[in-house]
Amino acid sequence: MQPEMQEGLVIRTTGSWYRVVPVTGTAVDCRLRGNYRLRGNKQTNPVAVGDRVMFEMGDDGTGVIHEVQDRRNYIVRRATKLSKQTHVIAANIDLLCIVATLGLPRTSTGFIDRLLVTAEAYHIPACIVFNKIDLMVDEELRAMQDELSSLYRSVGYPVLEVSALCGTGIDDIKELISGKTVLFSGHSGVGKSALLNALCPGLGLKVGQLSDWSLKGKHTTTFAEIFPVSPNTYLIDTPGIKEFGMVDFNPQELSHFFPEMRSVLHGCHFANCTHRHEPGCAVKQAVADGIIPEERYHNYLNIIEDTNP
Ligand SMILES: Nc1nc2c(ncn2[C@@H]2O[C@H](COP(=O)(O)OP(=O)(O)O)[C@@H](O)[C@H]2O)c(=O)[nH]1
Ligand SMILES: [Mg+2]
Ligand SMILES: [Zn+2]
Repeated sequence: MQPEMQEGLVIRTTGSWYRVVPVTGTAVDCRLRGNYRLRGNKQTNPVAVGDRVMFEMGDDGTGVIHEVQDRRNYIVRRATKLSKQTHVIAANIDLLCIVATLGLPRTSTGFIDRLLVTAEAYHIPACIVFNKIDLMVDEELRAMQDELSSLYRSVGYPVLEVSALCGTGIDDIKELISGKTVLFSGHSGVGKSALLNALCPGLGLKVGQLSDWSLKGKHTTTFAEIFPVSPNTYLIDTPGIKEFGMVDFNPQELSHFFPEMRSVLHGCHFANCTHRHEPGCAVKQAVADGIIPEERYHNYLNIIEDTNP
């Protein structure tokens, strides 16, 4: 009799072992079928967390993965800085949740915009969660927070103001992520672990610590992990997301990843306008008219500079 093929979700990868949660039943440690062929050789890992796979159980209680289903999307980082090979961090992501803080540490809009551009390029919906809102007590800080939150709301991204410490806004995050596979990213120290613990009390992640990953440095292969919060809702905690590769794009493409530019750029005189120095530029006009926030335009120029020197 042929062993039965089952479908499952990959929640952890360590070396050549993959932990797979079947549609029904408990997690199974699996290996990849011996003659599994990589599609192309651009990626260093054939299976990533978030992958849906078909596997069969062996007699010893471990499984064998036969097939990795097509991915809806995935994020990569380069294996090394100059390498063409990429490492898939996670697959099939429904929402990128950028965790940011106005103070301790201060997240720059440049950093937020880079992550947003990456999400747009990968076709992953994104939202911004400002944590440590309990620290925004004095009037000046409060005003800065309001300005920042309205900046991102004005260009179309959902924004939440929360406190992992006090529990403020945690229910709003729960509502936003329900039924989704959500990738949390943000600088170390913004409170990602604290937030994940608040969302999922059983998790017991260590707070106030650098992730193992950042301590071990670049050369180890520690991977993202997926935590189930409730049936159908999964959280992905990624190691140092600054490594999260900016996708390759040419200067003409970048404005398509800024929603507020996307809606005006058809008005540019030149079809291949990069919105820097070209005459008849509708984007620059929209910045001058206050329709496109100056800060976003400034960050746009910086990203172009960095990626196309
Ligand atoms: N005041 C305040 N501190 C927080 C909050 N959330 C986390 N922290 C603190 O920020 C530090 C970093 O938190 P952690 O969750 O480890 O950040 P991570 O590096 O992003 O995982 C710890 O000292 C936490 O206690 C919050 O909502 N308010
Ligand atoms: Mg952490
Ligand atoms: Zn233009």
